[in-house]
Amino acid sequence: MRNYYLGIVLSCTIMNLPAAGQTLSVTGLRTEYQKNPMGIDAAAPRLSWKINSSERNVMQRAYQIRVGTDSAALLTGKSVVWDSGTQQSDASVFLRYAGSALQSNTRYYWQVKVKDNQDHESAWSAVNSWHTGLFNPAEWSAQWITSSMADTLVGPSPIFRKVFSTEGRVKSAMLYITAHGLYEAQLNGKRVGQDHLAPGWTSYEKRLLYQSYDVTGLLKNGQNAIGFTLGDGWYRGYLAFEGKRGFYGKHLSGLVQLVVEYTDGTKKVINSDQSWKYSTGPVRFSDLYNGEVYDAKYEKPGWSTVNYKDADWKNVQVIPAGKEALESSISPLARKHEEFSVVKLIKTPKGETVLDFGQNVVGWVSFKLSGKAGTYIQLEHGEVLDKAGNFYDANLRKAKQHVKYIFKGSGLESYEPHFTYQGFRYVKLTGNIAKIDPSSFKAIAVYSDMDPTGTFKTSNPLLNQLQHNIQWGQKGNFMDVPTDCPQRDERLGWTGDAQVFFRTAAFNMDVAGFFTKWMKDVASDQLANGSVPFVVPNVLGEGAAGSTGWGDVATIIPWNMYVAYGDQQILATQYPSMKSWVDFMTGKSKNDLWNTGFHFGDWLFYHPEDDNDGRAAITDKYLIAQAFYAHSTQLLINSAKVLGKKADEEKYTELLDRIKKAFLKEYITPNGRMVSGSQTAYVLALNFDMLPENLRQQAVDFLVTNIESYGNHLTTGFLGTPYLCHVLTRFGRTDVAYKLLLQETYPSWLYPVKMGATTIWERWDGIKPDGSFQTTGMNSFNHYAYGAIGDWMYRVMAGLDTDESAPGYKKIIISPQPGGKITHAAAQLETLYGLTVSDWKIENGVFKLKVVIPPNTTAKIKLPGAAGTMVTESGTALKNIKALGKISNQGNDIEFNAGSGTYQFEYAIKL
Ligand code: RAM
Repeated sequence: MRNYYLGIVLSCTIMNLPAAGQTLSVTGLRTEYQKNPMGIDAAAPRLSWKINSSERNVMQRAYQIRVGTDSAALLTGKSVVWDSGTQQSDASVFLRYAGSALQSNTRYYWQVKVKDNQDHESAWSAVNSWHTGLFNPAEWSAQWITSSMADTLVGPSPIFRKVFSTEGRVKSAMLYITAHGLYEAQLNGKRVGQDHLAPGWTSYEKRLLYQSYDVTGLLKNGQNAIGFTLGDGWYRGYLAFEGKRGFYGKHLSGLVQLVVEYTDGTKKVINSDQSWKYSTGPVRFSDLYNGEVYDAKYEKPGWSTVNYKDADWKNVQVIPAGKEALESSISPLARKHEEFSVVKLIKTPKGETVLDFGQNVVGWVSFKLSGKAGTYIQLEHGEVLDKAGNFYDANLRKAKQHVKYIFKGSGLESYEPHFTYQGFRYVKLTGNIAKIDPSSFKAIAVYSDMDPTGTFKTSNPLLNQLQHNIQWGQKGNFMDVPTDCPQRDERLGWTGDAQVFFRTAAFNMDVAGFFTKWMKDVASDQLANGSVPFVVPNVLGEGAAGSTGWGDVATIIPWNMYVAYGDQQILATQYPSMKSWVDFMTGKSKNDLWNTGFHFGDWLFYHPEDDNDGRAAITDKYLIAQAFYAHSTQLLINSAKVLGKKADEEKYTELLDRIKKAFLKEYITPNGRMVSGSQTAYVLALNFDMLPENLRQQAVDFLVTNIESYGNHLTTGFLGTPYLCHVLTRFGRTDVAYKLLLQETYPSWLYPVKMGATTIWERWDGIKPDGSFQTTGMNSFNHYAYGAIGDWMYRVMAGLDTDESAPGYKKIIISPQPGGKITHAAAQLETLYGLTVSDWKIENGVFKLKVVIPPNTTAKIKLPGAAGTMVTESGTALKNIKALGKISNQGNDIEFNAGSGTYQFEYAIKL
């Protein structure tokens, strides 16, 4: 008996240690895409992991997951609530928890171990966890509280507090919190969490997100104090361009539930309720568009500590707001990221004092300054200087972006805004600015907390700057929702912009959680007839819906989420929304032709001001609508296939056939000319397979001739741009794609770069060659849509892609396509399986390609111009490399399959 126990203990210990010489390990555990997330409310969360191995050709053969509620016990294999047992499978992403029903407000610990195809067995991974939120709205015992003075649309930020005591040894303390408005919470004088602009933005009446924080470390034995401040934010502040505020309500209120668990298993819950008190503090005014006024003399030092004297604070009011709309946050909230110092202190020709941070950034400025009590400093934020070098903010329209700080006069005072954000590179200072030390100011970038996943570099510095601009366009506009712009009185979740940029975004950062959340909002704001709003959350009204290319967000993003992450659940969740968008278009069509309604069309296409000879690149809006109608239907068919919905697959395949026939009949002459001869018309027709095979080559020729007629310039707007270079590549004209990409004069991607842009502009000519600006009515210098070229740069230039038949990079495609005298391009992407790399150089006629394929994936590698040459891999002839499959010739190129590992190919390239 004794030996038997000893045996168990020993084998457990051995299982936890890697066996000698073992190269296999499991890392990067994720629950629903997140590292140790809080507040998961999925009934069966999906678990994923990455495999590390120093060997090539590694595939997972089997896995075992175990889950428990006690991390120490789990390590010894005890207190397991779910053990998957050994499962023979190569699946390492999205494995569903399949144990007994999960409990609310509970932390679950898990680990996994795997076996590979080379008979290695890993040790158990490190223990990771997820914490569950409040599953049922009825579990909210807290009450919504407000200050009586918050009944108007204006007023300083209210602050709330409550003292409470703990009566035993605290094991854990979880804070569940949300607000009508924005909140910042404190416990015992310390800020809770690192999130900003919480609870984020959704259509609050339908879905209001709450956040969950583990505050065990902030709690003390005995007496404690908790408090929070509220700001107007999206709920009550100015929203959209009509100068309206209070869109969701007039009253700011908060909801707080703190669940303290003692070591003996008993619990105490501290709720927001009638017993709380409120006052006001130093934030006298705050608004997302218009900035903040902070008067330091109203500060209440220690307001969230036990000993603070709150005798003059008033009793709060409880309001009967419901809790039915409460859902747990599933995406990263906004956090502070990069900091920028002032690169130049400018005295403008007008005599203004202006700070230049060197980067168009979205967030705010923090500073440390001193001033006499009652004096102030005001910061006005702008993106560009005008032609003469003066401060310029006319393009912000009605948004003020002014931050005013009034000194209390106590020496060095530190400040950063609370409930606002600005889009800016330049800051004009007024007020108490006699002696300005630029080092007192920092610009702080604030954006949704997404992990960076991709990098892209080339031998061309202008392209590197373009990539930089794309990434900063993404950072600046991923502020809980994907916004069109971050500075003027707009900042809305424009659906068209988001779909156009999605593929690029998914290379640069992990956008899975961000878009899972927002697509839920797209579905919940979709109209009863299936039409999709122009903006989500929809603050423009039901009439503002149904534009082609915008509404298609409903199909394009879910499908591309599936492609980028291999996530079937997003397809299943969004499927009804995808389908009702297609059905909406069908409902609006006559004879399968959708030629009614309002459409934005190929927004902001090339349009010379003195268009005497018809050079404006106008594309018939209904032609575009029909092409996207087909595209959305195709994506619905693809999704039906993945989800096994046979009847739908058949039904929509027939519909698609009719849509294409109607397109041909209406928009193509019998000889194959299109009614609109624009680049966008040909690009959409080719990209969405609207033309029969026999007309395609001619259409490509028309497209190329058109491009050449503009001196190798693009003329596309929002809808044509993402597909332009892809179409050229698909039909063998990558050479023309390179000419467009490397074009430095207007209209082109590099023109703004040459003009000093540090983000992507809304228009191809936001600043004209003579230094003057486009119209103040619509001229953002931070709009990501045209950054959609990033997708081509990663997928074609560097040649890093996923095979759609095994999406999410389970099967990787490496197929670099050099051109345009570029001698080096490199893309890296952290996929759900691990890092993958495609990095090529041409040195003295030798093509050198480094490829990294993560374990548990395979790749198809195509070497350009390698047919008939002597190719080596790390110095050995290719045919002698075991990890590679059969080598076949594809015209000038060679192609073969490869298992995981790092490879270094070299050959004398023939191009
Ligand atoms: C503008 C937005 C956005 C675009 C719409 C049609 O106001 O900035 O980029 O999608 O118009």
